[in-house]
Amino acid sequence: MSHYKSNVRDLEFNLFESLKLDEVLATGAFGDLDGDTVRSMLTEAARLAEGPVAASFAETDRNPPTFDPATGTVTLPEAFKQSVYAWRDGEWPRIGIEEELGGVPAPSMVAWAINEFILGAQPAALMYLAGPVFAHILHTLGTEEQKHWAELAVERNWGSTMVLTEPDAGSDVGAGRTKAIEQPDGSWHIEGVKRFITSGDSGDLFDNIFHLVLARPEGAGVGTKGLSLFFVPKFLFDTETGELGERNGVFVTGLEHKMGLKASATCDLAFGDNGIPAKGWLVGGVHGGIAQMFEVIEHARMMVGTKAIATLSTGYLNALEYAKERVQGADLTQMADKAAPRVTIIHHPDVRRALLTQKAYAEGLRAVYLYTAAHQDVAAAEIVSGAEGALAHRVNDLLLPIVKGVGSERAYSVLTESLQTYGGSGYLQDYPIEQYIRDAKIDSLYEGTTAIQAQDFYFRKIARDKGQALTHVMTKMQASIDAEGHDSLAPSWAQFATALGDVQGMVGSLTGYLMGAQEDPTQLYKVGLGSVDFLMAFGDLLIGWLLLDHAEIAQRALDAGASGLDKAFYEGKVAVAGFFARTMLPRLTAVRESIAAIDNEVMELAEASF
Ligand code: ST9
Ligand code: FAD
Repeated sequence: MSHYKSNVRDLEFNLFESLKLDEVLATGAFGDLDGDTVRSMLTEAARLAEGPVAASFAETDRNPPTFDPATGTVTLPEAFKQSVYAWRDGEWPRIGIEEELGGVPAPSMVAWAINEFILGAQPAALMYLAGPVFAHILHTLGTEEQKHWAELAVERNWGSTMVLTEPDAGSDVGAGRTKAIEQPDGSWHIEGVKRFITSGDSGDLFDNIFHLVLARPEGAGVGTKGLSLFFVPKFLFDTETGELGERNGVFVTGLEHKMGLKASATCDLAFGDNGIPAKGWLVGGVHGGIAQMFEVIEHARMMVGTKAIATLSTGYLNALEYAKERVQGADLTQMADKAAPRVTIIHHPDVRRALLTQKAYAEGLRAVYLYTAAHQDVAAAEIVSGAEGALAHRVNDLLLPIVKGVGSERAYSVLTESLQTYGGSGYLQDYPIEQYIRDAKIDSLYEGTTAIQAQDFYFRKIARDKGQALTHVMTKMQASIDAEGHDSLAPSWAQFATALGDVQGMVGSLTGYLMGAQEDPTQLYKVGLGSVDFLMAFGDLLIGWLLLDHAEIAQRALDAGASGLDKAFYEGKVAVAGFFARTMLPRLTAVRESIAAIDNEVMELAEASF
């Protein structure tokens, strides 16, 4: 039986009933793709993910990729490769890629909904299959010649990597020391050591791999702005036909032994270290490496958040199934009667609390990533939130740290509720949850830790944006409060209104500290001390809003006479929104108070006193 449980019904609800996908498709911006086709795509991709893609999940954890130092090659487990081939042969990595590259145009929200399946079933498989997306980015940024290489890469199914991190340059990418030396023929030689590179080598999965590498040209300035982006292939190739030539001088020198996500080979990479130069080409022929790399990072951050959320969703659905089967104890109202009939654990109030917590975050965070994806296409954003042109882009930028930062943190912590639902059995490898937890921990670390997401959210996406995207989203929230909703949901909207006021209060406090820093720079520490709490609080606000909005849709469907499975589904939507508003949103008042009371005493404490 598959470990992976998809939730096609909830995805359809988000796409069609909440995000008006039919209207988005009717704009014609995505060719002749229609709603029925999307529905069958979702069903087919979910079936594939639950079957052959998920099949190797536990096996690859127990028997992960290996590394041969003599040849510098990585070998991937056979079963894992079958999972990758199953998804690739179904052509799913081409969804959302431009047609010129052999892709299938689709709204970003559809592409990410489909990605959710593989990210829940066997997440490392999608990481190896990043080639088409990275080629798409190269096609956008590259010179005419590089555009052709991007086409060759897709045609020939090449793998790809993103290469930023070095031993002394993790969060601080600008500390990177890898050098680029220009050659008379216009190419570059890259020299240096990179660390923690996902899919740095992938055995015989691909004929070739193209690495997108940040390096510092000789004489360039310090920090991120002195970095340039280079295209560095594993094998040199005929630039017209793509036929492979000599081995290029980029080699794996080691493989990390990790807590989880073991199917994903995390590699040390050396450039130009063994007598063979590592030849690279400057992407786009221009020096603007960090901005170019952020085109890749934005996709990767979206991927990481969606991965975490997909894992929480399957964790919840597994726990739910167990809770309906496991018999233990009597109903609480019969606790005094030692002969009372035993019940399944879903009868116990605390198990119900845990299950609704999981449901709220799994479905709420799904709503968050899809709402964000809806702002990645101007045509969709206009219909979904009225954000036009550049504003759509800004809203996407604003919400990316929520998808990545809040998605990863909440998924990891709430997955412990999934494990807890199993009791001691959850601790065993007989069930998938312990692996989910180990595999999901990485999501709050790579692609920028939570602290980095929180600073990005406040400094760049709010303060530097002068609050424009934030105001747009908060105006939509206020409009929902003001709209005439269903009577039964009024108390929840009142709780949401308080929470919105609380988060506005937090913005006020943080902005006060930021302004105060003009006089006293140490006031900036206060922003640093409060930023992760603020990020998480905004995440809860967004989840609360989308869950309540969904509850209104569900209530209308119930009023219109929904029956059978639909009735149960919609009643669940209404219940979970009320639960979240009652149990989670009031906590934001305490966060507001603590952010308002931040004190720099913490920064003055001597290291010896910690
Ligand atoms: C990693 C990979 O961890 C892990 C997984 C890999 C998996 C690979 C496969 C992925 C597959 C994905 C595809 C899925 C397929 C589905 C597709 C379907 C459609 N936004 O603030 P400043 C830029 S990799 C945009 O001064 P510092 C901007 O150009 C390692 N741009 O920063 C800016 O200039 P300006 C990941 C941004 O103090 C310039 O940077 N490592 C943003 O110099 C400088 O900005 C990390 O993520 C942004 N949010 O440097 C590092 N922010 O201001 C984390 C900055 O003029 N560290 N720029 O516009 C950071 O992010 C740091 O904050 C820092 C600081 C490095 C940016
Ligand atoms: P550090 O930067 O040393 O951070 C340590 C701690 O200090 C963290 O808690 C962090 O939040 C905090 N901290 C650091 N700076 C600040 C600050 N300014 N303000 C507040 N707190 C701060 N990189 C790639 O380039 N390509 C890849 O494909 C890739 N894949 C990876 C796969 C795995 C499995 C792993 C573990 C890492 C991968 N990475 C990759 C690297 C990853 O992006 C970095 O690990 C990450 O950016 C954090 O850097 P670091 O590990 O050096 O931690």
